Parts: sequence; structure tokens; C-alpha cells
Amino acid sequence: MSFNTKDVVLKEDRPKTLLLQKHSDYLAGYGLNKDDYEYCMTEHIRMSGIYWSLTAMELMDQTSRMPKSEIIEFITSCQDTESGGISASIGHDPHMLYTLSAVQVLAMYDRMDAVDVDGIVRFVTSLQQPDGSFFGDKWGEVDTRFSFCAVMCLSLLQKLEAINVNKAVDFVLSCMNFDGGFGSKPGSESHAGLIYCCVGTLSICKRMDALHADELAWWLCERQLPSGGLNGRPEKLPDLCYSWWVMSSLSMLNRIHWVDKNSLEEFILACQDAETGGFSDRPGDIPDPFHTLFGLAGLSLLGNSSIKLVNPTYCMPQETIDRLKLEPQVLH
Ligand code: GRG
Ligand code: ZN
Repeated sequence: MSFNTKDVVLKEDRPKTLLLQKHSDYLAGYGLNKDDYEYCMTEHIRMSGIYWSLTAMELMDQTSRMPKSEIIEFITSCQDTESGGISASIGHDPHMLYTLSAVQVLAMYDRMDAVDVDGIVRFVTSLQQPDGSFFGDKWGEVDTRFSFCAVMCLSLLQKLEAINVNKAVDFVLSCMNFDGGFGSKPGSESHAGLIYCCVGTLSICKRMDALHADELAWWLCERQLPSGGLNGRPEKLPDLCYSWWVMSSLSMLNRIHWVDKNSLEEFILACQDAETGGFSDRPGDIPDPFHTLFGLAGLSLLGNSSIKLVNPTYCMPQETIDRLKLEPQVLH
């Protein structure tokens, strides 16, 4: 029997240095033409798109290139007066995911006054269930992503006590698997993206003691492939965004050195588009703002000094987390 590892091969002519100016130009130009095909096709995730772009610009110290007043006005228009929640775009339904993205953006801009904060707290608390889990919106899908969005959102508003934190933690712990990892709900397969959400929830709720740190970190570092890139679960291809989901989790676990940093850095740099700027999921693919943020944030975690320090729990600049006096827990 033979095993065929799913992986990519890095080409000799790949980008090997960080193309910061190109990435800043790429994000500054994104959405300037509102009729652009890609821009139209991403309307349903616009609020998160703004969070990805603004955070990436913050990490590059290029925030002034983003249209601040237009963004704040957009967020205000996306809040639903009835439920208090925030939607991805004007006229869309409010959802936990976009409520979090909006709050993250307002936290970075220090403009929480632009929304009805009590409304947001009402929306998030209304979605907690008797078992401690959270719905994403009124339609009732349960996922550990929404637990994370809820606690991150409320902590940024300094209102974490508005929910039952103990029950929120109990639900997340009920999603822990035999391998130390976590899935989207009890019994679901471990997945690096959801591990980030669950470890992040425990970090904000200061319950990192409940993790099986060595087992979990072992599963996470096994995500590294010969190319240096990381996959999200066994037998899958590497994808740049796992440089965030896996490395931020390892960073909260204080075990980032369990991964080979040099080969991961080479993989991340190879995911840059040297012509258009921006990062893609794998070398040679089309770039997007989502992978651009996680490429830069991943390099920040690896210690790249030309990028600002990112907070591994919040995926926001450390300086914003310090200004808000938040102290998410990390293992020592
Ligand atoms: C503040 C950064 C931040 C996030 C907010 C929404 C959220 C909280 C986290 C999402 C975590 C997550 C589930 C990430 C995974 C994204 C992804 C690449 C999904 C694709 O999954 P599969 O299984 O792909 O289709 P693979 O890589 O397994 O083939
Ligand atoms: Zn990805």
C-alpha cells in the first residue's frame, strides 16, 4: 500500500520576498469600480470583506488608504433597528458573522458610537440557546463559529457578562473530540478553522485550562505538508488561510515552534501574486482580500518585523486590543 500526500510543489520562479506595496495597492483598488464582476459577486459577504481589507491595511500601516467615512456610514445603514443585528450589505438579513465583522471594524476605528450598541448586545444574547450554543441568526443553524463570534463581539463591546459564559464554554467543550480538536457541533470531525474558533472562545472566556494542549497542538502541527503549507484536516490540500487558523491556535497554546517556520514562510510568500498584489489560497491561484489578510497575519505570527503585531485570538492589530484593555488568555 502506498500513500499519496496531497500537496503542491513550489516553483523556482515564485515570489520569495514580501511585496507590501503591491498588497496595499491591491486592497486600495478593490471595490473602486462597484460594477466590477468580482465585487458584485461578493455583496453577500461585504461586511466581512471590509474587515479583512481594513485589518490587512492596519497590519501594513496603510489604513489611511481605506474610505473611512464611507465604511462607517455603510455599517450604520446595515444595522437592523428591530433585532439590533448587522447584515453583510444594505437590505440583507442580520447575522452573527457580519455583526462581528462590523464590531471589529468599529473597534479598529474607535467609532462604536456609529451603531446602537445595546441593539447589538440584544441581538447576540437573543441567539444563545439553553445548552449554551448560539444560532447564527433567526433561522437556527448552530455552529461553534457562532459561539466564537458571540463572545468576541460582546468582549469588544465590554459586555461579555450579558450572556451565560459558563454555558457557552460548556457547549464548546462538548464539541471536543478524542484527538483534542474541535468541530462545528458535538460529534463533528475536527477542523482547523473550528479549532481556532473554539480555542479563541476559551481564550476570551479565560478557560484555556480545559484544553488537552499537547494532543491538540500535535494534531495542529501535523497539518504541515512537505511544501511547508498547512491543510485544515488530514488528506486535504494546503491552503494559505490555515496559516492563520492553525498558527493562531498554536500561538494561543504557546506552541508555535512545533511547526517549521521557515518552510511555512516560503509557502506563504509563494502565495503572493507578483503582478496584481494580494495573496491566494495556493501558489498561482487568483488573489482575494480574505487570503491577503491571512497571509499577512500569518507572517506577523511568524515574527515578520515589517508587519504590525497581530493578536492571535482576535485577528486584529495588538495595538487595538491593548487600547481596549482586553487580555485574552494564552498558555504560558
Ligand atoms: C475573526 C478571523 C475571524 C473569524 C471569525 C467565521 C469565523 C470566525 C471563523 C471561520 C473558521 C473556519 C470554519 C474556517 C475555515 C474556512 C475554510 C477554508 C473552509 C473550507 O473548508 P473545507 O472543508 O475545505 O471545504 P478544506 O480545506 O478542508 O478542503
Ligand atoms: Zn483558504
